[in-house]
Amino acid sequence: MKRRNFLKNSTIGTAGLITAPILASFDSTESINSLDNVDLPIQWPIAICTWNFANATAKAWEVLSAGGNSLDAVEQGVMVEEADVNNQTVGKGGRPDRDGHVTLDACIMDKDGNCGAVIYLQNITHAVSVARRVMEETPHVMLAGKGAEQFAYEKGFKKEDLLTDKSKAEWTTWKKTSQYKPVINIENHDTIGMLAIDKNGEISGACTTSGMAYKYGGRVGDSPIIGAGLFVDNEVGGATATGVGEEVVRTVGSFLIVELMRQGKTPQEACEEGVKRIMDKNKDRRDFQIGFIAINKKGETGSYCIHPGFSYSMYTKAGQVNKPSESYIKP
Ligand code: SD4
Repeated sequence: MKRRNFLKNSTIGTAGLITAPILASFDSTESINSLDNVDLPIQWPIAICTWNFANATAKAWEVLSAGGNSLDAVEQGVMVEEADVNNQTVGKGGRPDRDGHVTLDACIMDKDGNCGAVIYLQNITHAVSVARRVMEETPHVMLAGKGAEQFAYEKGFKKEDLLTDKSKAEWTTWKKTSQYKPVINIENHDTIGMLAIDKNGEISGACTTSGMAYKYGGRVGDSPIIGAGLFVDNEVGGATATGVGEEVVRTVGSFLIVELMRQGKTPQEACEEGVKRIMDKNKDRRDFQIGFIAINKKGETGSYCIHPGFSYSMYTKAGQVNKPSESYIKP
């Protein structure tokens, strides 16, 4: 059923999927147009993110349920993990590169296809917010390294030491062997990619990470690369990734998944195809993890990963759930 018919017949309802207060908010011509090709029922607002980051989706939900927009929701949602020093793959407390520097990658993308990213950012906790300022207050999409850091200070972000005692101690131990051996679902664990749809049906996404632990100095992963670690097309949906970024970049994974949804695949089917493309390029490799999550315009979601152990967090008006992801390699 198309949206206009649905509105005419709105007393029929679709229990559990859409509520009267949400319908009441459908008053913008813009969102009516963007819904013309969308079959109902729909599930808005909604926020999903990689892994079991319940606090992050709860924060996003707080924004969405108060009528806030999806851009604010994803920014504020992932900021929870950036500030959490116990999350050693995002923001403050993140594991350093092999030289002991914590370097952050992040990006954000809005309903209009605007995007901003920071790459190899040091000494600033909220990389995603710097990325948003790049998007909104510069003519650029990406700022890297010292330039990104300088820009952040100009915008009032404060300098912080991101290397916690815990991450420093682990790095010191690692230096004794200096072996680069990412551990599936442990060392690759915890990058947060978030996608949200607000009450007006507008989609935004954000992704933020300290990247692979003990990486080469200067290494950049998929997370700040629009199309790789994150992609949003407000007509279709969004996708985001976690895991070994090099492989996600090689397939431009998130863009691929959104395009597959455009061609008619469900979010689940699109994520499965995304992982399959990666495995097709890595016929003899099984020693790495990647997880994708995706959402389409209706608010349907999907996820897929290489190894068992990945999950995603989802918050809707029905509450919060952590959804285990199916995997290419079976348990
Ligand atoms: C990267 N994709 O830098 C990130 C790492 C990651 O959880 O996802 N860690 O390649």
